[in-house]
Amino acid sequence: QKTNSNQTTHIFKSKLPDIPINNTIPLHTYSFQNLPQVSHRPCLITGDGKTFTYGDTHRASRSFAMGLCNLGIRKGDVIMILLPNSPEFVFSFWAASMLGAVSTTANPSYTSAEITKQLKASKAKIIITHAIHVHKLKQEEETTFIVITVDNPPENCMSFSAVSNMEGKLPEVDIDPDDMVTLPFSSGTTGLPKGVILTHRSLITNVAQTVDGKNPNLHMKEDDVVLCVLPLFHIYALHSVMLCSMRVGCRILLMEKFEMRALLELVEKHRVTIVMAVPPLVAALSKNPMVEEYDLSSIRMVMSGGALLSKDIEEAFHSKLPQTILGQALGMTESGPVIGMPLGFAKHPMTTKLESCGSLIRNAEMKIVEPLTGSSLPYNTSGEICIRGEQIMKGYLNDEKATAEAIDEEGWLHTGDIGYVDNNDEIFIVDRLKEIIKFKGYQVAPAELEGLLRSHHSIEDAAVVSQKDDVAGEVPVAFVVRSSSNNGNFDLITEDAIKDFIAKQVVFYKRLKRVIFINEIPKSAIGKILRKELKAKLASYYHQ
Ligand code: 4UW
Repeated sequence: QKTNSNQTTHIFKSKLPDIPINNTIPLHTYSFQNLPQVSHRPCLITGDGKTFTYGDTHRASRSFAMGLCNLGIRKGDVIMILLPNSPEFVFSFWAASMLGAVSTTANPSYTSAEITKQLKASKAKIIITHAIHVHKLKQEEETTFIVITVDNPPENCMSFSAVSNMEGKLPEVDIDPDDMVTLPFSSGTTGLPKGVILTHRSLITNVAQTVDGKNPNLHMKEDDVVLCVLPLFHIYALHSVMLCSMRVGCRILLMEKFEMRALLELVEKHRVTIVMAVPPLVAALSKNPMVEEYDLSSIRMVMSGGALLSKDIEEAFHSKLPQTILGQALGMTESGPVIGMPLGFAKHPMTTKLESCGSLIRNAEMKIVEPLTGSSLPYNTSGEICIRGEQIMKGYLNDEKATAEAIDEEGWLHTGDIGYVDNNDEIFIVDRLKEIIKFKGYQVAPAELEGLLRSHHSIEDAAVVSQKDDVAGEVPVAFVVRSSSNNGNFDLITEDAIKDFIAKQVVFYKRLKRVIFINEIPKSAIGKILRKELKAKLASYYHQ
């Protein structure tokens, strides 16, 4: 605790001691540091049985880096990885890092409009994808890029293997620890998706905080087989599956898409030991009758995160797979991403409580603040979770205002999550201050859907809030004010027409579940949508 003249600041730390972290080297140097020892060991295994050792992975990444260099990619340039989980995803990420370049990752299911927004914002010069997505990539004035496909290239595109086979030499690049290495997009606490600058230093720090040291908070071992079914384009899998596994030297089992039977078969066949999951997958493992048909006894840890896991699923999981440790971790793209990790996963594990989202990681500080006054709160008192440390983002790309709103002058990142720390130093999430909606852990930014809704000539105003959902956790629901037509009557656009209008422009999980017509969107004096009021209205519909 720190006390100044008028108030006490309660700063929380990990129960584990801080560790030395060498975060001034490039990320690829750190991640491949054990290459001589693990070079012959499997690194990537695909669902259809291809294996790449650590040596193969390093070589393939270097070859692709040389190809990218031949195509003109230099330090600071951005490439877009628009791929499902695949070896080429991993090679592309490392190739960019080796050149001092940056990878921005995007969901291959995005619509053309969604991809274009990210392309323009990130100024990506190369896009790596599958041939079926090429029609969505629109060359415009502000964007000029080369397209590389991992399968047969359509006209005007290059193939991944041809680029990897280009002759060349890897240039010497001088990488500063504070150079950006990856640029995921997140809407953070408010507004539209923004590029999140994660540097070599931030990612090394966060991986080390998770898996390094004598008593790692997340104890991964060289002989672990880690299931990678969550998409690598999201920070959760990128960090906790790819970067953590590769730091330790374990095997990563890549699944391109989620399918329950295929997943169970792979777990049994490859004797998977660690499953990184989101709540719907934990629910499926706990409740799906198919689970009985397979031997899942190899799984020693299941991690859940990205969204809240309900207590009943946790309990069901414990009775179904009693030999497995289940824990929830708390992460956020902007925080590098891990904030809380259960000490039940540590090398010397500690007991943890149901519904906890882990304990604060090492080499970091956390405080809980009263959202209105900013005063810091003690144990067992809920407020906004703030985190500080070398792992957090450098800021949002080209958005100083949003950066200043997210990270205060003292370096605290304000997460927009409301929670408290209990006497056992465990973090509990109780509410969300921010706008974001989490559909199975995927981000849905209300501001993005509101912008699209307002662009429709029959819609005067709109607000989007979350509605609880048994399957997805949360789904977006829109409140819409219809435009009045010339004769003073309201335009009679229907709920279905609005849903269709949105569905055509967004990826599946951003589709509106419901549209509720309303006369006016409630707003504060400065024009901010009063989302709490709308949520209360939504709740009242269910109690009628
Ligand atoms: N409980 C309740 C949770 C939880 C949660 C996240 O899309 P983003 O920006 O980022 C993520 C990252 C998750 C993550 C990263 C690394 C990792 O090891 C891990 O372990 C499980 C998870 O989701 O969304 C951030 C927001 O998502 C909510 C919360 O509101 C957070 O600010 N969220 N995890 N366990 N809510």
